[in-house]
Amino acid sequence: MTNEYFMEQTMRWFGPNDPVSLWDIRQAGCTGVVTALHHIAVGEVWTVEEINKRKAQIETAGLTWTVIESLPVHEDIKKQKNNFLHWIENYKESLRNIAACGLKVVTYNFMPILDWMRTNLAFEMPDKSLALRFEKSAFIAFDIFILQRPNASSDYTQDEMEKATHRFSVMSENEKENLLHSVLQGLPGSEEKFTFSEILDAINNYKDIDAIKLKHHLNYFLKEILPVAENLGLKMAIHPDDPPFPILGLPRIMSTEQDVKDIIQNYPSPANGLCFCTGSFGVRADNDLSGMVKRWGKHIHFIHLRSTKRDDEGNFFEADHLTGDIDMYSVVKEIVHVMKDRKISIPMRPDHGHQMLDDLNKKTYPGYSAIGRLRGLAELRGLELGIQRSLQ
Ligand code: DNO
Repeated sequence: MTNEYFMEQTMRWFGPNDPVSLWDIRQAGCTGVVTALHHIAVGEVWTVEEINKRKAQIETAGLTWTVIESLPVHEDIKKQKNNFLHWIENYKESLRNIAACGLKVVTYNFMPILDWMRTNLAFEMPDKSLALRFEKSAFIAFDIFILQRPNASSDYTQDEMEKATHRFSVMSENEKENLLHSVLQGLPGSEEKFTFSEILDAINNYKDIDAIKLKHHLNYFLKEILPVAENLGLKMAIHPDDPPFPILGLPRIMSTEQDVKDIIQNYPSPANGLCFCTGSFGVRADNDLSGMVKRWGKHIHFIHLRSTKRDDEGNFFEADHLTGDIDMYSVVKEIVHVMKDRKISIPMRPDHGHQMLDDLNKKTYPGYSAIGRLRGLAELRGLELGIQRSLQ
């Protein structure tokens, strides 16, 4: 008999405007979706009515909704400025409503200003599918020559500056446009785009906040909300920084195993946990992913499976799910052990996927086309089944 605890297969769905439909997701073999109420402004309360409305929509396709990705944290909370106490109270209120509607896991992140960052959203792979890529010199060129962030050059070495200057000098107008478009892509799922002056202002507001201070702010937030989440039986899942290093001079505090340790140990609670995103943590060669699953498995409430491939220059692209730098076999094997020990199924989603086949002609959220994710999910499902059966 096989282990009854398999990963719960889900896909991200951006709501009714997502070109990928609930039935597409169902046909990919998922039992659920993860989503958010993207139409509610960051900080405002998610009401029971709105949550239930979305839940009912999802259920019409025979799918479940147990994981929220994301209940975003207001920038004032990260900076501890202005009305941050009010936003924390709102967050608690949303948690109460979320639990009242029967949802279980709440994903969030504590990255200042921007969520994930890439320099090319359509990087052509040898098979002509398109992947997301981060190119270090192009990003520095954006920072120095396009955004022209004051004092940006002090964040880079002489060698990095020379490479970025050269990179910019050979960049076509088309490439510059593409770089700008890729970098300025706002939070996924929202229509939000930032203007240069808004970005520079927002960055400037963090000038007195280093990683230590930001971690204090996260700890304060967690001390406020975790008792509420714990009482409600909700699990909080923090998403790692993507990419897992400082960008635009902004602090990053969720990039390494030490960061995981700090956050969990600061407030040890079953509600205090991780969205274990292999694609984000895996960009750093010093993150031992399967070891992290083993050591922190008790706190993993949600899993993003994706692989990246880095080079010696500090660039990386999103590889197929089972290739690249991530040893997906070892990671999934550890997850299987964790689920068996905890006697639970952990929800997972295939994170991102290449734009390929018919999707090359469609406009979807970068990384979230249907067929590439379906391919990833199918491969991961097979990998898990093989591991589960071999452990019998
Ligand atoms: C990118 C996603 C992230 C994630 C948030 C969680 O594809 O993994 O945008 O949803 O960081 O808060």
